[in-house]
Amino acid sequence: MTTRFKSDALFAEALNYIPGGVNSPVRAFRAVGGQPFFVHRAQGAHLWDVDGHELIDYVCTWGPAILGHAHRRIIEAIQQTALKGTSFGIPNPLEVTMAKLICSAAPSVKKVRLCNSGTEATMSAIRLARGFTKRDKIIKFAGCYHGHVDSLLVKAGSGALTLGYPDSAGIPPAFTQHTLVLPFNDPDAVRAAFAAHPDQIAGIILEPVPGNSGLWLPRPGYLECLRELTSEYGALLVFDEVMTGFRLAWGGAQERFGITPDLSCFGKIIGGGLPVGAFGGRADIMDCLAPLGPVYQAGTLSGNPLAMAAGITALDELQHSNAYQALETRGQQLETGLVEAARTTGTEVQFNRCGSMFCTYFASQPVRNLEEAMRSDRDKFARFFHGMLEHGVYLAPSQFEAGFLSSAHEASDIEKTIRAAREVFSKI
Ligand code: HOZ
Repeated sequence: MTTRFKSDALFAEALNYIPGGVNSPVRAFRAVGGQPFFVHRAQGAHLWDVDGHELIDYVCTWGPAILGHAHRRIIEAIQQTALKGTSFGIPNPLEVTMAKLICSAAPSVKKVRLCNSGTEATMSAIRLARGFTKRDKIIKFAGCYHGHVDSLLVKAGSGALTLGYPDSAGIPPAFTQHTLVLPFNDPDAVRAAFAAHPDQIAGIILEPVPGNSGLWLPRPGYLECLRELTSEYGALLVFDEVMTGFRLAWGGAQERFGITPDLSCFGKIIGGGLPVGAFGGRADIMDCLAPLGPVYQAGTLSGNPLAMAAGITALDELQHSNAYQALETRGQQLETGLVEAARTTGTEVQFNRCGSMFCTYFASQPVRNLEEAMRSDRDKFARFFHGMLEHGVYLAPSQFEAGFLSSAHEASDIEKTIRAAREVFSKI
């Protein structure tokens, strides 16, 4: 049993000053038991905790570290940019470069507004969808998570679901009365919602590949159906690509699945590991934002030069390397190995994967929505998580989170992970 004296001491101290000892709930390991470790440093696909243990990292800071940690070019870009100042509160040229990059990667995005987090992006996109359509209702899907936005913290995934609070306290019912929650991958539910409220739905927001209750893939034709229904009823299709953007393809899930949303939200990768968010889409919709239009949105640190420099460098590296091919190859290698390890040990596993995002459910039936995810064996997942950690493999500490690969993961990392999984599967 690995001991983590320094981590344990830090956590005990943190508990005195930070609620739950963490600054984001899922980090507290409540879903899997035990205590979090504290990170000393990270490089490539590996983390070192403060007690000196090395771990293969499949969380990748929940997505941003797609090129691995402490990427040399990104660090240099941050250093060089910081020498010129860290925040101006007035336009800087890097914002224009970043905006052009996002628009060129996702052709559905004609104009984009930069902000500071994925939560800000989805919150602002929803406000904009409502302001543009002059309608109030929003459809979201059970188990999808769009940050901690009041009106979207209904049947939410990620930490909210992990801790059993999918509907947060502190949100007046009036704030969510216009949120319609439907099951994912069920076109009839969406048809029925539009039939019941034909002129009232501003839009649908979704993670096109939901990655906050584990990972589900959209059924063939489902995203197309959402596109058709929103167009038919004059509502907007809003893709939350905070996790999938620049990950599932250069152009995100919308490129991978060939769908053109009206608005898209980004974050994570476009900050190269620094805090960032963005939302963009059709020019006629985006021009409703202040100062051009009546929908207000603002931010002192929006377009922050350090985040822009880090993000631009990350995107440049992604665009001009074979990163996506490498990610696909590693994802396939991991899938093949884990599925085989499960088969040979007689472990019932559903391994869901889309490119470099994945999730292992301990379930006998396919998992394509929240209801099916809830049927998986979460106690077994917790034992799997800790078993893997003992073998030096760090997976997301909750069944209701996706795993992430980086282009820095090497074949040897995947092989070690599969060997560990075989051993852990045989014991849990
Ligand atoms: N909600 C994030 C993952 N889906 C977790 C953020 C964090 O704890 O850093």
